[in-house]
Amino acid sequence: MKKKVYGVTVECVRGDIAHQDNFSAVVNAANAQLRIGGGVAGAIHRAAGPELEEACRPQAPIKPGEAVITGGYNLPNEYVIHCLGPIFGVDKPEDELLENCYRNALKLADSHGIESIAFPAISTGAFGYPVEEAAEVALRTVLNVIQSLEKVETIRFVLHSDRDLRVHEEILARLECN
Ligand code: AR6
Repeated sequence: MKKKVYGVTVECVRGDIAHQDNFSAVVNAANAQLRIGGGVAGAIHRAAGPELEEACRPQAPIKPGEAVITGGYNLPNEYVIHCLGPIFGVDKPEDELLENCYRNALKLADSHGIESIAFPAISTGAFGYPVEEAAEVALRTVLNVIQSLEKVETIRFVLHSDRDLRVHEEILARLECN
């Protein structure tokens, strides 16, 4: 589904974050060391190739809520924005830290002239954040930040399962921007 907010398209699709053709940037659900990992970080690093880890090294470690940018190497995307989400029940307050991920990623994208950016559901895998709660934070933050963006035109959420897609679609349909 798609929604247009202040001229920016926000959409939810089911798919693989490492296969987002025609998007300038994809977001990595990274680990603090910005190394290859499981889930999204594994898929992105495998598709990008070893140069991505090389590019990440000088920027590591990062803290929960932070975002840093590198090239995309063998990915179909010019850039990767790496965010460290909170570990649910450990890094607190987790809603603020998760909000910071989306806010910082979008600001970084905008300052690099990025027009299209695709996010995974940060923290909802290995980091254990319940998807309903995480989706609410993610979508609310995106809608709140949109008005301040000058370059970003399309924001996509790429969900790995039908259930996660449904959860995001329901929340996106319900949320108003303010
Ligand atoms: N494309 C889109 N979504 C995916 C993909 C994919 N290829 N693979 C998994 N997901 P996770 P986190 C979904 O664990 O919770 C890593 O090992 C997945 O189903 O990738 O932020 C890092 O090294 C889930 O809904 O990220 C870190 O140590 C969501 O993406 C740690 O895990 C996020 O799952 C980060 O944990």
